[in-house]
Amino acid sequence: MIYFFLTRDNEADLKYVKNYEMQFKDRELRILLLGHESAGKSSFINSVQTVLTGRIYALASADCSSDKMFTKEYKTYKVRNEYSSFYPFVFCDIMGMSEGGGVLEEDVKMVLRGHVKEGYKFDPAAPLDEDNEFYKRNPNPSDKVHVVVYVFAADKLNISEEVVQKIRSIRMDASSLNIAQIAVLTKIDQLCPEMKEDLRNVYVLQQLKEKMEKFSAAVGIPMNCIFPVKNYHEEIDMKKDMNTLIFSALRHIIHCGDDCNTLRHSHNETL
Ligand SMILES: Nc1nc2c(ncn2[C@@H]2O[C@H](COP(=O)(O)OP(=O)(O)OP(=O)(O)O)[C@@H](O)[C@H]2O)c(=O)[nH]1
Ligand SMILES: [Mg+2]
Repeated sequence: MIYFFLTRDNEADLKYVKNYEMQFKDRELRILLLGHESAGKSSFINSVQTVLTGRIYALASADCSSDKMFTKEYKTYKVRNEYSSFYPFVFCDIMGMSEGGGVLEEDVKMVLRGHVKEGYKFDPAAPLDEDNEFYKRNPNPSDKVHVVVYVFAADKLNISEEVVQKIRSIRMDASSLNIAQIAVLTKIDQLCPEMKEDLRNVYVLQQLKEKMEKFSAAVGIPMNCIFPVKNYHEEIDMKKDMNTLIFSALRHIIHCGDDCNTLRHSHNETL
C-alpha cells in the first residue's frame, strides 16, 4: 500500500477520469458526501474541482470562520470539463452529522433514494415530510445516489457512539440499495507537523495508519476504501502531492460508483 501510493501517477488518474467521461457520458454518477460537521465535505468538492480544472476553486461554500454547521441545504455540484460541458458525475453536499443534532438518518436515507429536491433545507428536528414541496415522489434513476463518501477529519476521529450508530445504520441501508461506500479522511496536515511539511509521509506515518484502522473498525469500512487527503482550502497554487491524494480518492469513487451503476442498469434490463 505504501509503495502503491508513492508511485502513483496523477496523469494516469486524470486519464482514467477523462476516459470514463468519454465512455459513459449517459451514465451520470451521483456522489453523496456525508460526515461530521466541519469535516471538510464542501472543501473536498472544491478540491475535486481544483484538480480537474487545474485552478483553485471555491464553488462549494466551505466555512472558514467557525466550527458550527455551515452547509444546511441539499446542493448538487457539477464539474465543468475542457469541452464546456460537464463530467458525468455530480457531488451532493448536505448538512453535516453531529452529536445531538445535524442531518437526520431518515433524511439521509431519503437522499439515497432520490426523494430530496435540490435546495431543501435540512431540519435537525424533523425529517422531510412527504407533503413537503421538496419531497420528490417519483425520483429518476439519476436522482438516486451511486456512491456515499464518508468524510471525516483525521485529527478528530474519536467519533461519538451516537454518530457511529448513525453511520452503521446508513451503511446497512446503502448496502441494501447496492450503493458503493468509501471514506475520505481530510485534514491530514493537522495530524502532525511532519505531514504539514511533506504529504508524502502519508502512508508511512504510523499515527495515521493507526487512526485509519480504528476508524475502519468503528464504522466497518475496509482499509483499502479509506483515502487520506489534504483539501485545497488555503492554498493559492496547485500542489502535486495534494493532487495525488485527491486523484486517488476520486478515481476510486468513480470506479465504485460505476460498478453500482452497471449493476442497476443490468437489474433494470432483466426486470
Ligand atoms: N487544515 C485543513 N483544514 C481543512 C481541510 N479541509 C477543510 N478544512 C477547513 O475546515 C473547515 C470546515 O471545512 P468545510 O469544507 O466547510 O467542512 P464541511 O464538512 O462542509 O462543514 P459543514 O458544512 O459545516 O458540515 C474550513 O475552515 C476549512 O478551511 C484540510 O484538509 N486541512
Ligand atoms: Mg459544508
